Amino acid sequence: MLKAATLKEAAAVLVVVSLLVGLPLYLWYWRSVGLPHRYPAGSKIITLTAIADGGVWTQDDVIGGTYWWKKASRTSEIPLKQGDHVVVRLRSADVLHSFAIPILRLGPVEVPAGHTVEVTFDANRAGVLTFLCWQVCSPEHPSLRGRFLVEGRTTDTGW
Ligand SMILES: [Cu+2]
Repeated sequence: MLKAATLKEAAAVLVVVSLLVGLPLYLWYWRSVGLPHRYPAGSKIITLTAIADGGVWTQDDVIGGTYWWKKASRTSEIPLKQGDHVVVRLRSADVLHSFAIPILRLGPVEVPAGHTVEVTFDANRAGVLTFLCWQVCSPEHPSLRGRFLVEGRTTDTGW
């Protein structure tokens, strides 16, 4: 009787430990190996999260409690190489935002809180691509902007 109870306890501990270790490992694997395989080889994958407070686009992880206790760093410039196929994974940490790259006539696409929205583009020409929020989301909405800097053979400031 005692032996059966000990075995059950051991099995329960094994299940709990497997979950505690296995789930984070699976999430890490999915993010670092599984996610890039969803896109064409060589794609540049960028995750941008919009935060209304402060008007910030950030590449930091803003997940759960990090919204409250960690100040996200502003992403103002993102370097690219001419010819990059770019996948931008867009998130909102709070309210409805939107994303656009006007010079490419990309967007605006809505970025609701709690969802991940993807846009793709090819950085075919060197120069500057301004991206911004197209939705008046907060008093600091005008700060929700940044630039892709496309390094290449030719520089076209008309972008
Ligand atoms: Cu906005």
